[in-house]
Amino acid sequence: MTSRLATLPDALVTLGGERITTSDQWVQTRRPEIVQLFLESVYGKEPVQRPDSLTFSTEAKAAMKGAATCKKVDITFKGPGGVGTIHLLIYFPTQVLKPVPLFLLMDIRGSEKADPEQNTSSESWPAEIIVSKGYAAAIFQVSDLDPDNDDGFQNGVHGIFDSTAEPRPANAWATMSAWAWGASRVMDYLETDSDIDAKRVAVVGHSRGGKAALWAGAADERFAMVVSNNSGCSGAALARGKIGEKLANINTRFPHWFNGNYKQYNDKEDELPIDQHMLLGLVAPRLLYVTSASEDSWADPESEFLSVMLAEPIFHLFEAQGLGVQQFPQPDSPLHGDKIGYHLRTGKHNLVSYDWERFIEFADRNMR
Ligand code: GTR
Repeated sequence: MTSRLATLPDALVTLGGERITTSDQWVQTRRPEIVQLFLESVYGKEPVQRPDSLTFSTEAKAAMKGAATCKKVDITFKGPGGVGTIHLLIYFPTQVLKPVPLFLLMDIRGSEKADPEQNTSSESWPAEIIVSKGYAAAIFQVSDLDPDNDDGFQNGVHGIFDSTAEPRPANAWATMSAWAWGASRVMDYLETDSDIDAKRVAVVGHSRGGKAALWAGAADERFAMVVSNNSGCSGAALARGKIGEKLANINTRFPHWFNGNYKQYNDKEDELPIDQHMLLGLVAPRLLYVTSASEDSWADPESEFLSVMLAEPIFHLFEAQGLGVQQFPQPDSPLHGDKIGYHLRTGKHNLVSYDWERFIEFADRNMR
């Protein structure tokens, strides 16, 4: 380990100094401790999990020239500050025995891409390819939970569920956590749909969506696979020793993404009680897939890879080997290991068909 990582917290030593050597100890002691640390210092605590008011309404039609059925699902919730709805869209393959596994994209790019009938060339959400491989393709807009701007947490789920009686606490939930909360509400629906195998659902996100997908999948163990595409700072990449975007950059440009406490670590990454390898480790023993792009130095591909390496000992507790490789790979040479996948794609910060094809290959091997 390089000296720039000298202050890295050991994922396998509890706050009380006990070394974790078994999966039981991890599950009972260290995992809950780490979840708590992330809630307190990074994402913030949600005031509610599944609200009692949650309802689902569905409408289905044929799509993709008969290759798919498209289901539109409105997932609606109410709180003291009003009502919100997640507009989930699912394309099911028609030629495949149900229930089917599913890829869920937490979309950050706008709903015009979310209709393959209108935009068949969407590289970032190639629903036709996903469906042709026997998976359901589902998508929702993270802005349904919270629009991506700094409005003092007035709109979205914060406005709906937060108490207005007192000043907002420094550990209150922020936007990333709202988006992740939405993925869990989608999972609440998926568990009720008999066409879907809710035990084989992969949650996927790109960039800021990749940061949110990681937290969603880390915290909600119902997701069988978690995919972080080019998620960089406060996503897969380690905060310590990172090049490109740093905490001070992200917290200044996007003050609404993380909680108030996270700001105290600007330029003080060494003082963080966690680092992102511990977030990746929370996915164990489920499937983890991390990607980087060769020209994405703002995200820091080597740091994303190193973080995966440092998460591996947690997978080892569950007898999973992980990537089983120590060397940073060449571009376009995917590493599909035991429970962990990683690839470095040639090119820019983006989510493209190359990435999706690798996710599907990995899921074919491990989630079937
Ligand atoms: C960048 C931001 C990154 C990443 C990206 C995105 O401007 O600095 O952390 O999240 O946006 O979401 O596209």
